[in-house]
Amino acid sequence: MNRPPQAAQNLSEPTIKLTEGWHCLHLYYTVDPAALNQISESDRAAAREQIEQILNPHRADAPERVQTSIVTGHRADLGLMILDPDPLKIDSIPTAIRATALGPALKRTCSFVSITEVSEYVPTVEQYAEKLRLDGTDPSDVTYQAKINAYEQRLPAMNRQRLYPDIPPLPVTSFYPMNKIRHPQANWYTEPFSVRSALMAEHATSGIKFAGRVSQLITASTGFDDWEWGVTLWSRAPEHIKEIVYTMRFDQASARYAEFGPFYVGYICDAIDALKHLKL
Ligand code: 76R
Repeated sequence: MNRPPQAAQNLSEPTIKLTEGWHCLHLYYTVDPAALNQISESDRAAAREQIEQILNPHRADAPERVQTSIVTGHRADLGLMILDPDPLKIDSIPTAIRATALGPALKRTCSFVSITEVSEYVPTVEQYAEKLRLDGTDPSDVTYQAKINAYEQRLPAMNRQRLYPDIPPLPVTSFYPMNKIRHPQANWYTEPFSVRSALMAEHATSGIKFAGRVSQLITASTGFDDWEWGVTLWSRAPEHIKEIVYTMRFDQASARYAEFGPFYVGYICDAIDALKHLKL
C-alpha cells in the first residue's frame, strides 16, 4: 500500500549501465607522510603529471564529470567526485592513481557509491497543479495556467540536471550521507505516500529559499552503500553550507526522520593546484 511504484519489468540486455542516469563515486584521500618520504622527488614529479592528467575532466576519455577539491580536517586531504554511465570507467580513476609512484602515499579513507535519480517526490505536472489548487490558486485565474505551463516547461531540464548533473561553478562543496530512520516511534517507511509527499513538499519549499546561494545533488545509495543517500552541496560562500544544513534540519522530514553521517567540506580547485597545495 505504501510501496513506491514498481518499474516496468525490464528484460533488455543485461548491463552494468543504468537504464537512466549515471553512477557516482565520492572518494576521499589522506596523505601518508611516511609513505611520501619514501618516494624520490623525480618519481613524485612524474606522478604529479600523471595524476593531473588522470583527473583532467577535459581529456578525451575522461568520465562525464570529475571534480577535485581540497578537504580540510583530519578525515581527508583530497576529495574527488566522479560521475559516468560506466561504473568501471569511474573506478579506473582510483586504480590509475594507485598505480602511480604517489599511489602508496595516497590512502583512501572514505568512499561513497551512489547513483543519480529523479526522486519519487518530484511533483508531476498534475501533482503540481493540485498543489496550486490546495494552496488556494483559483483554476480560473490566469496565473494558474501560466504557472502550470512554466512548470511543465521547466521539468524536463530539472530532471535532466538530476540524472546527468552539471557541476555548478561554485567554490565550496560539502558532502554527507544520510538515512531516513526506521524507528518504532518515527518510521519513514511506514508512513503513507501522501504523508511523505507532503513532508517532502515542505522540504522543497524550505530548500528553494537557498536558490542562487546553494546547489544540491541528492544521489541514491540504497543497495549501493551503507547509507540511503549522498547529499552533495555546492555554495557561493562557506556560510551558506552551515545555514542550509541548519535551516533544513527544522523541516519535519529531517527533524523527525533524518540521520546524517560524517561531513566533508572541500574547496574546489584543479588537480594541479590540489597537488601543489598538498605538497605532493
Ligand atoms: O529537486 C527538487 O527541487 C524537487 C524537490 C526536492 C526533492 C524531491 C528537494 C528540494 N529535495 C528532494 C529530495 Mn532535497 N535536500 C536534502 C538535503 O540536510 C538535510 O536536512 C537533508 C539533506 C538537503 C540539504 C537538501 C536540499 N532531498 C530529497 C531527498 C530524496 C528523498 C527521496 O527520494 O526519498 C533527500 C534525501 C533530500 C535531502 N532539497 C531541495 C534541498 C534543496 C536546497 C532543495 C530545493 C531545490 C530547488 O528547487 O531549488
